[in-house]
Amino acid sequence: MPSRRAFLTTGGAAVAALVLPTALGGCSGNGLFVRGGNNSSENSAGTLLRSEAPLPEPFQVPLPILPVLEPVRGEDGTDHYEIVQRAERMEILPGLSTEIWGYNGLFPGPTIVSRRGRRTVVTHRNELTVPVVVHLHGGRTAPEHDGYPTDLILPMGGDHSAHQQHAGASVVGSRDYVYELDQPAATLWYHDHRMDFTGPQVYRGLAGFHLIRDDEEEALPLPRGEREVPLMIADRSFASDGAFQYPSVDPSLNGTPGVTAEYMSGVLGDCILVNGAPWPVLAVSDTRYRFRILNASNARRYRLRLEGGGPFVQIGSDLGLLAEPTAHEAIDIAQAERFDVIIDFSGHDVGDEITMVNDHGRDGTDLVMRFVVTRRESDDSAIPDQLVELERLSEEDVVAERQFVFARGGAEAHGMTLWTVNGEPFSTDAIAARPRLSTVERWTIRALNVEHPFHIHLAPFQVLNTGGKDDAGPYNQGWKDTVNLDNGGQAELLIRFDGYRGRYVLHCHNLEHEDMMMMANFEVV
Ligand SMILES: [Cu+2]
Repeated sequence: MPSRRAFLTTGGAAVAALVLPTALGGCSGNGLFVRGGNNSSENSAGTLLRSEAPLPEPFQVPLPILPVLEPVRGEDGTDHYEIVQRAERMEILPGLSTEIWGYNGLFPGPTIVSRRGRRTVVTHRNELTVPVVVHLHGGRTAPEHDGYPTDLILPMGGDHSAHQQHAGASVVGSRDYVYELDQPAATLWYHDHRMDFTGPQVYRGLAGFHLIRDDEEEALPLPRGEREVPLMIADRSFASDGAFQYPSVDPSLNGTPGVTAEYMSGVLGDCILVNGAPWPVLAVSDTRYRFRILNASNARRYRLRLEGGGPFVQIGSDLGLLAEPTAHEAIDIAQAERFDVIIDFSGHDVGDEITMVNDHGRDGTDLVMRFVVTRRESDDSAIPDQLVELERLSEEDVVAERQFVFARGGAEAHGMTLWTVNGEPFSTDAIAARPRLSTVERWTIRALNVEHPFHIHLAPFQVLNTGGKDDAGPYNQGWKDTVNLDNGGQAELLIRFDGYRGRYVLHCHNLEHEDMMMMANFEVV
């Protein structure tokens, strides 16, 4: 009996051979592997969806500074927050109105700032027309609060019979998510994780930052205050009336899931938003700034570089500060990855412009945002040579090894071959791994057919090596929860299963792949 999804047409998914790269014949034939449009891959799995609306000239609008959410109350070591998920209208393109789905009606959502050692409780109320699920990406969270894809918050007052196929722990209207956050200072983010519909729901705006602070970080002389700026980069496409354009099979998001066949590899927009604004500008002083860069795009990967400035000095990875700062001329960032960086504008004169570009893009997607030095200020910040003590996992600690292949094949629906993990489409019932609590395992992840960023909930990892090389490469230092895999790529990870027993998911963070079954359960036992 199928345990999930109207999407699968048969009880036993039709078994297809794993589609190997050699079988693709260079993107020909069925149209499912058109990448980037006009044969331009832009180094990302996906198809470019061109906007119908005219896009603005870059660097015309100020970078939105994201509001920090105030707790409604704080008591007994717990801070309580309330968020209402609702539709709202925003002027993203000049003169046009875009309906977004936002946390408190905002895109991006408000930033939550938590303190290590204090519990954070967030009450989410769903005033949208569809079920939602909230996942705190990077959080060391108990399984019942992790946002398992079928643990839905159903909309109030709707007919929920269509959603009863999912036997998750669903509630109507609202629920609390409890985050203990016993983990180091880091840049986390929260976003929708609804079964089958994560791609369109994040695309409509359900994403926000959640920062964790601790004493160790606070003791460092890093830039702070208005010189500490989260940057959420996301590509979007716009219809002629300004609406977000996304190729859902059923745009109500209450029926058949998935995207039309042409976009099965991923949806790439042609307008680059930072904090919800197209190619914005930030006025800066001639000082150091700390930017927490998140790639919140569904399918797009970026190679960020600073034209007229640089380098990026990386101080943190997905899950916290590095042992020591590392300078990069460019940063490769896959979906869901975070890079915590310092950019030093002190060598610049007033009037200088520094442009963040994307070397993987073209025709507009090669631009991201601009910094303009508008004033001189004093600066007492510094980048210490040593940041934090970083525990390094050792291969001697490994108690088990596993291999996961992320590829296309193993199941079909509507005549399309789905994305799978080890040849299996996602099922709520199947457990792909049962690691023991407080142990370390070595996992080898392989990506076939196209690029796949691997993400695992709960369990932080360190990258041993990628691409058959001896080391992790320049972008995989420190603790991570997501790793960028090229087409044909491979990574060896040391993963620690710490914190909680229970069932969690691992998946590809190309959201179209995730929605089309590229996800698996693991259970910490
Ligand atoms: Cu993928």
